[in-house]
Amino acid sequence: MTTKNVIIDCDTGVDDAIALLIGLQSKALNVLGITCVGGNVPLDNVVRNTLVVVEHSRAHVPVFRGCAQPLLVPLQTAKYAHGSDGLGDIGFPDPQLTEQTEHAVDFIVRTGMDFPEPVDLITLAPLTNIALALVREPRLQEKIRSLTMMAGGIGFGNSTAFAEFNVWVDPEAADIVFRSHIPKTMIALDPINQYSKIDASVIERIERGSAPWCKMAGALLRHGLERWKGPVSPPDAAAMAVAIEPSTATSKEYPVMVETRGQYTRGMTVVDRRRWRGESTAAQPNVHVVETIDTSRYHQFVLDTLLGAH
Ligand SMILES: [Ca+2]
Repeated sequence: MTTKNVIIDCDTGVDDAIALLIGLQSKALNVLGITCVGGNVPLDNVVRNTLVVVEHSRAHVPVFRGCAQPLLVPLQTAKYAHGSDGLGDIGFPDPQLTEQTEHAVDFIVRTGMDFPEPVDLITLAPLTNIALALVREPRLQEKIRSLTMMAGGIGFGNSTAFAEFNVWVDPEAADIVFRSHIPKTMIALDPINQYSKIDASVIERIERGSAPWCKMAGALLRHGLERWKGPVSPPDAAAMAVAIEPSTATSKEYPVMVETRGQYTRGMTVVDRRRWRGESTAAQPNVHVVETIDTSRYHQFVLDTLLGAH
């Protein structure tokens, strides 16, 4: 198995935590660092929650504090979905681990430019840190091998009718990232909601694992099951699975633009799926948009990775 050297950017709420627990157990990833950004909860909570996850993973991975605010607008959080602490208010104890002193954007630039092997990015959060890294060092575009992001919607949103949370929180940052030349894959809400539901039977199998990362993932999934009164589809977990095992998904390349101005559509990812776009349209396909995820392979991947068979 070839190992990918990755940086994971997150705003650790419940679904980031599940995704990180999976990513940190995957033998397919060499996680160079985890970078934090304000999003689901304020940055202090994000850093704390990320350290809690790393501790439960028993991984030796550095955690970096990044941007507290979007580029231009105040931060809007999603505590209604993630609890006041961002981890469902389950009561995980404070971590012993501590964060690095280097800023997340500096770490992304330094690692992207200097690491001797190709670096891939996985983003589970508003794209503020990545945009700022690209503004700071445009040559990063040619150095980063791929960017796989939980971002956007194809036909609908969640924060608003058409805007998905990660893009809606910082549309200007998303615009910079979507315009960059880095090869990009977007896992939007649509395939996640349709294909990545995790039900009680899968959660029970995870809960049977004795490792601390199984216990934590099980507790977070169980919390979601009870909170939402039915199967859960944590978006970041699905994005992590696709980032690690692209063959679990099908995708197609489309022009995707980020709406930064619309009266009702700010933060929307405009996916141009016309069969014939015409010569008047300047936009070229720039993002691989995931359209389907193989549900049973996804479940098996999550189980195998958390339970140590993968
Ligand atoms: Ca997230």
